Amino acid sequence: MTGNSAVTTWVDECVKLCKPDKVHWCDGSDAERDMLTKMLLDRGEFQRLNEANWPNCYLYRSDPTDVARTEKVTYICSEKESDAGPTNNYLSPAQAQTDILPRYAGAMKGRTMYVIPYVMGPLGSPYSKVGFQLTDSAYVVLNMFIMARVGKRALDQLGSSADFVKGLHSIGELLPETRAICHFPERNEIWSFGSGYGGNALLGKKCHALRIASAQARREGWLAEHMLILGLENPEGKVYYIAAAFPSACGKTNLAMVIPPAALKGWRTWTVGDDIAWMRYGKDGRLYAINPEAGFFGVAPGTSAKTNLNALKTASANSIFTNVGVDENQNVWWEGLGPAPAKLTDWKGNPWTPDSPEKAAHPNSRFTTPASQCPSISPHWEDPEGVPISAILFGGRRASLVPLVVESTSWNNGVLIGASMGSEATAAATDTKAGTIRHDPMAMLPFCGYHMGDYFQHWIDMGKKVANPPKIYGVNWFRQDENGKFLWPGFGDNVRVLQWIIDRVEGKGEPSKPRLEICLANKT
Ligand code: SAT
Ligand code: MN
Repeated sequence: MTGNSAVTTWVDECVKLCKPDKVHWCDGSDAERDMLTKMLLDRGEFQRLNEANWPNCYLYRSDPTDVARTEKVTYICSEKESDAGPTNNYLSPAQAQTDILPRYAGAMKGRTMYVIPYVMGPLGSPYSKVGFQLTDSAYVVLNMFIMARVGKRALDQLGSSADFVKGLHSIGELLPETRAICHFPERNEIWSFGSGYGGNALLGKKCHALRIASAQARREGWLAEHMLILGLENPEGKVYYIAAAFPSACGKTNLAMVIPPAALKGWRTWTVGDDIAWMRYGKDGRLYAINPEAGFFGVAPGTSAKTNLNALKTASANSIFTNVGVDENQNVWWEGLGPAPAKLTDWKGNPWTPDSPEKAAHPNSRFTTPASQCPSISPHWEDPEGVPISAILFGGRRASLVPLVVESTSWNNGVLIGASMGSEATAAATDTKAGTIRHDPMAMLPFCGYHMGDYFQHWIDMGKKVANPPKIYGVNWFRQDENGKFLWPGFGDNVRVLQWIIDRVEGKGEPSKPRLEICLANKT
């Protein structure tokens, strides 16, 4: 509980509406996490994984109709429709009140309402933001414990302030027809109903740290972006930080913890964040970024010792696996991890063999894992002032046309590169057809909490604030030849592109010959 009356008044109102049997204020302690874990194990919702290989790790199977973000029922509820813009679904606050709010009436009868105080951003950072999520899902609570800094720490950071985001979440009956995710950017409020899945239900993530925060960032003169943050250290020990936007399931987690190829002697990478960056100018005129999250919610399929060893190591303890396959010895498996075991239980709980026509893991199956466990985590990932950004990358998944890397000629030209981004849709959202190209400016199409035109203007305005904003690049690791073979090896070799970018940032003239060949090889 807290003495903050702005919080308690709102929680009381939500309790009256949802009528839970019990209200549990989360303190974020280990004992509380153990209690909730045991409860889910007892209920059969969690399955304990092999304790030797995956200590303190659990498998969770979601409702098969609730496996990805649902953009069709995601709404921006600004006072004026024109503030939501043409790319967002719009519901007026009044209409949300009449159409959506009644769904919560009595929705938590027979259930516990968990109150999760959380901080997005490093504790004590002037740039961090406090939020509260009310939820009737213990699975969501345990995910939030990994993804954000929760409990007493958040109450302490908020003190008596009324500046917090209110998130009301109920899984309802998990019916797709009653599902709705509403954002009220003017009153820092989120209502999420009918889904327990990641981006729909872990409200600190896309709902708060992107949709609400992007609107707030515009008002306050900073940027909330769908970007990883990584540091690239050269052999002389100098670290350059790069922020990079790619749509969901296009390799942000892989790039954030990429391991340089052996040929790049003396180079190493540092992970700051894999999904979201909050960036603002420091007094020195440089752009500084913090990662608002405390964990990674990564796509499992395709993750292997070859493609992302650091992610595997991170997720090998204290993690939650959602919708992956599991073998008889309680080891997880997904497509791309390695040779398939002879027998598995698939993500729906059915028997599976390598001959089965279905995939063992859902293409959008995920691991939720603490960032602090990442072998490449930067010693600066929780710096309250953030890390200084030298270059910004915009990238998509494009089989043709778009070259490996392009350098912008100016900030505004870079904004144009970001704004014209397109990418093949992935399994991260349910209502887009995987493979079809859609325009996804700055990888923010599903996450911008206001009018996209105003968003572009905000980016242009950000470029005018300082003499030397970071250089902007467009990248595409996914170009294929006429036989569908990738032209670029990707993964660790992407560091070679980053290295070239860093050279350019340092003003080191034209691309050197081998790198020019890379560009030419990618040209059809
Ligand atoms: O489900 S999330 O939105 O959290 C992941 C993603 O789609 O980027
Ligand atoms: Mn994402």
